[in-house]
Amino acid sequence: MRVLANSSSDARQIRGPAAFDALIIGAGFSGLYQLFCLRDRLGLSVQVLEAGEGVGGTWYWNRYPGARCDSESHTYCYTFSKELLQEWEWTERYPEQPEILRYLNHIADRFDLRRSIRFGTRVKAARYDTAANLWHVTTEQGERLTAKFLITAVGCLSTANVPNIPGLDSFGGRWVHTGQWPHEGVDFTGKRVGMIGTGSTGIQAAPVIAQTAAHLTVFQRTANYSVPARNAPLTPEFKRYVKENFSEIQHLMDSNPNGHAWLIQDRSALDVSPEERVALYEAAWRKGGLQFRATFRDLVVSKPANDTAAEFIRSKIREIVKDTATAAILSDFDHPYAAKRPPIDTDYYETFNRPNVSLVNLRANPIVAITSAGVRTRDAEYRLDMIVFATGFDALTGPLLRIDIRGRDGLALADVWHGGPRNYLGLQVAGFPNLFTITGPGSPSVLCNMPVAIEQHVEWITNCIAHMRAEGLARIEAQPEAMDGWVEQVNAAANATLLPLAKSSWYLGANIPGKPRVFMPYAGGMARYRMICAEVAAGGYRGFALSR
Ligand code: N01
Repeated sequence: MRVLANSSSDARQIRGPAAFDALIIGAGFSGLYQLFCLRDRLGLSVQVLEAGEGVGGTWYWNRYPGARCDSESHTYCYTFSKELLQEWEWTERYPEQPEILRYLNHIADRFDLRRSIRFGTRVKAARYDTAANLWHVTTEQGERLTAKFLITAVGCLSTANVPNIPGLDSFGGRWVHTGQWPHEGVDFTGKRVGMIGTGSTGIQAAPVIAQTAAHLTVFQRTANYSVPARNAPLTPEFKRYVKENFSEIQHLMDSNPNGHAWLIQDRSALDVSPEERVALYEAAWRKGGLQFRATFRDLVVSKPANDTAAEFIRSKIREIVKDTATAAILSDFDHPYAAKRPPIDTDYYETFNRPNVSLVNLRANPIVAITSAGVRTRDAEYRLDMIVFATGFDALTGPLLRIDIRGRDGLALADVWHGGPRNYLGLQVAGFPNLFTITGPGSPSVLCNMPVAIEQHVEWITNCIAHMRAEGLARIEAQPEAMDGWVEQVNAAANATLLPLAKSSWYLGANIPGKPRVFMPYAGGMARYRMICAEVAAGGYRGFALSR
């Protein structure tokens, strides 16, 4: 017998869970587009659940100084709407975080998306009910919802990694992680700041922090290669060129393995003379950006070719950084160039010429503790007022595994992925029907210009659901043998490159103690991946079981 409830949570119990056709977790680039496709193109009832108080995902959380995109602005956008492409105008070669957040807010308003998004709502668990063919979702706020389709749009880099360094609780100053940056900003004026981590984030943040801090100490564990971004305002001519030629630009993006709008030069680094090679690297260095990688076709597949790029960047560091000991630490690379995600920067190496910046080599002198006064390494103590953790994320699997996801018969995703992620096409896991993972591990995701990877996944999922509705199908589930085959293809694609040689890479899960060392993204290139996904769909969703 039902009784009247007098508290809101009781009322929720009595009303039962809110029911939708589809639930989407996350309102970043992927969640917003998925919502638009399912709600406005297919006419489904859709609810997005978003932990933040606004849209933007990565760009909502990562507000650290210097945060901007490493993809060029004219390609870091949705391409599904021609009108949107004509309307929106980027201001710089690489858009800054506030500008990208403005863009995503514009999308939310322009397509009237906010009414279908519940903010401040973090999903805690999702359980599949086989008999009802429904996903039951619960949130940390105590809500319960159901849907036939559950789509994770949780991002690849959204679970901040704060290293478990003894003594952090005792630190007398303030500490922040770049991926959870305070919205009101952080004032470094007159402060002694320590920054741990020299990935893309730390390399963007250090030059900006150094401008106001009394002193910045950069703690480097693995030396990283960086190439100048050469950011600049976009000229009216370039803006016009983009608007008039977007289909050509998109064609380039679709053919580039990483979803960027440039051609990879069809020449080997070893087929040109040393003088010509250096001249080509010089030109690429002057031009700046991630396309430095495209100077030769074999930089990520041939170690001898890669060595020439590594040596060029080493020579640049020696040229820029005045202190030879600092230059030596910065250029003491232990992996091939671009085997970890290559950063691009604005004055990163130059920053070490400032009198208020110093570098600590954690390989020689590891951190042993954080004390009330600062950071203690094996040989010294660094007195600090603030610590910035630019220590990255529990990438790709972290955002999914922090939700307790259970498929058929209570099967836990955490158990299936105990030894590393396993799925089919990065999109579905056997045993988890009607669950789709946008830019999941096993897809190109982080190896690609993200909006390109996102649009491809969202459109594939949308077409798949449209097909199911047209055919009266209720359930789609990856088959175990298809999943096994795909895991093999993901491994083979990685092993055909130099990427697995970077032993400290987050692509391998190596930045998180205890995480299985498995190369997670699909390294076979976006163009090839797009073709595979299209063929699977055209072949009647080969490798998936579809049922009524
Ligand atoms: O994180 P990272 P990130 N003690 O993992 C170090 C994307 N992104 O936030 O290499 C000491 O790359 C760690 O050292 P090591 C982009 O895809 C995009 O910088 O593990 N140090 C490393 O130096 C990028 O790749 C953009 O030895 C510790 C650093 O912290 C991804 O986000 C901008 C440590 C972490 O580097 C992640 O980049 C920025 C410890 N215990 C980022 N733990 C744009 O395009 C970790 N480190 C906008």
